[in-house]
Amino acid sequence: MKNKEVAAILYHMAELLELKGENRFKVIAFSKAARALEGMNEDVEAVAARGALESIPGVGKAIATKVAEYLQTGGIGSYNELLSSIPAGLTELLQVPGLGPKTVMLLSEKLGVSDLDGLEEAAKKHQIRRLPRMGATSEARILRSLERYRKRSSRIPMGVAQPLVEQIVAYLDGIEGLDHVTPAGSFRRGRETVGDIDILATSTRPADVIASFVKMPLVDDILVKGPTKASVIVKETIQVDLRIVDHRSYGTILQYFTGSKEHNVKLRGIALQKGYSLSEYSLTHLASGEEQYFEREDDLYAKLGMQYIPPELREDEGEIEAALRGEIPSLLETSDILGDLHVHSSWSDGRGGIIEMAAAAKARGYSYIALCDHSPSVGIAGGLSPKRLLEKIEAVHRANETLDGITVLAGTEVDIKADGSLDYPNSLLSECDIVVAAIHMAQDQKAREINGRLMRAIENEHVDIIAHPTGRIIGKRDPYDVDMQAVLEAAAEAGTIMEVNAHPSRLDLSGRWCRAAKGLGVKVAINSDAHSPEGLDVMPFGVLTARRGWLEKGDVVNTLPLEDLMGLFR
Ligand code: DGT
Ligand code: CA
Ligand code: CA
Repeated sequence: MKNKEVAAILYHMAELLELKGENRFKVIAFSKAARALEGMNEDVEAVAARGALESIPGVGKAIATKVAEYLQTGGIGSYNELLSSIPAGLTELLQVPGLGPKTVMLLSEKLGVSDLDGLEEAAKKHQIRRLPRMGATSEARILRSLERYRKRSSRIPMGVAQPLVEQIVAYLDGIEGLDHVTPAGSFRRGRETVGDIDILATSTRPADVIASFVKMPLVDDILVKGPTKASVIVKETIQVDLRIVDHRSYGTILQYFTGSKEHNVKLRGIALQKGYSLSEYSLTHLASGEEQYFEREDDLYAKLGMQYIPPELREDEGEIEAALRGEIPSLLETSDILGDLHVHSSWSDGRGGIIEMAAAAKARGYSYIALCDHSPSVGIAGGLSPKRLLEKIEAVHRANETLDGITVLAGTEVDIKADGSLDYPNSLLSECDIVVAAIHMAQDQKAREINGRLMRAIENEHVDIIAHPTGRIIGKRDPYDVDMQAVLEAAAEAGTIMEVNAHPSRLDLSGRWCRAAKGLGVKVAINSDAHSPEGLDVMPFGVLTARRGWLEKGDVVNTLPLEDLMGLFR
């Protein structure tokens, strides 16, 4: 469905028009149309096919023509003109979180700021604080925001890296003379973003493998091409390093290139204490000079007197000490997950009816799925009125009578409103099988307000789960200003479950907060927040995040059979 894609362009056009100082009504028209498209359930292409684009609220003739043009040609002429009429530096400034068209215009007109460097200079020279409606605080905020923007624009989200790695590994697997092939580096450790992609392979014919690798259709540019290694650029900006290594030291090399650097440094220290020098290729006994190679990583760890350490833990955050003591947790596996407790259906902004979502869940081996559609405050997402919610609960009950091997839970993702109250009365929440609560509006409140809202929801006896608790969108939106430690303590006290939202742009809670939750005895639910049947497939990203947070099966509620799970809910 292209609705979101088209909406994003219309939003961008609105921003660009505003930046150019265009008529206010024109700007509003574009953002209104964008919002309507974004919140629409029907596929925009289907609407266009029936010639009904102008029936979309806010879409007049002019915008309808542009949308049709986009759907037919994949581009919009007037959008391209608009883009080329504005210096690229200015449009990039708009990408910096917190900088809207008004601010960018002000900076450009009063200070001559025309790109990121100019912005940095103006902030550092304290010129921004002297502008109208600005001050030292906004100046500092802009500078921080700019630094974050620069940092994040260079890292690749796991959700982007994963399908690429899959594609590259499948391609390499097809090359003759290649044995093992494994991603290493931060990708193998399951980090939420990766700087580049590292791949290791073993082969008796390295030169042939390298030659095929650099010819991969995905490759845009070749940076290095040697006899056993190569670095290429794919998707214009993403670096992929391939190393062909020797079979007999595969384990040692894989360990080294999996990292992290901090983990490796600590491990080398341990090796030294035990009388060995550990290199990229081998372990050398210092006294005898005897060199040992390891085909398997676990043999290397065992030789150093420790348990095998799963890659997700290798961040030098206590895992080496735990492995020496024999206390590495037995981490959660994707196959432990028995159901998904937060998905949307076509009752609100999802694409997929009750039966369809249930079938998709069953096909993925689940035994239950909770349909948690939005509440009225989230109007953009088709939130259900109380009456509609009751109808949906009825429909779910009816569906369960016909379904076999899967149970649908009638739930809600109730909005935690700006004042901390919930968007449905308790009497209605008590009709639901499961209540997931989340913040959607007024996300930039101060910590005092946000904490208060979350705590009030946590303490409500009808609320089972808090969804995407920090609200961050990786690379786009910072977490709420929130004291998460305090929130987790409240959740522990109340027995409220915290979500790990498995969508790769959220991963919220993060691994770090998963570990803190576990430390406090807070249970976690890993949910896809799917808005379509295929949306269920993000679950492994959530599991990866939970593993990075040291979570075991017992820490995660949707590993429980349904009866035990229902016992947890209030
Ligand atoms: P990234 O790509 O920034 O997300 O992070 P990594 O961990 O993938 O780092 P990368 O690609 O620079 O290097 C891959 C692995 O190679 C890294 O995790 C550990 C190892 N490595 C790289 N440089 C060093 C180093 O200077 N010392 C040690 N001990 N290991 C290193
Ligand atoms: Ca890397
Ligand atoms: Ca690398």
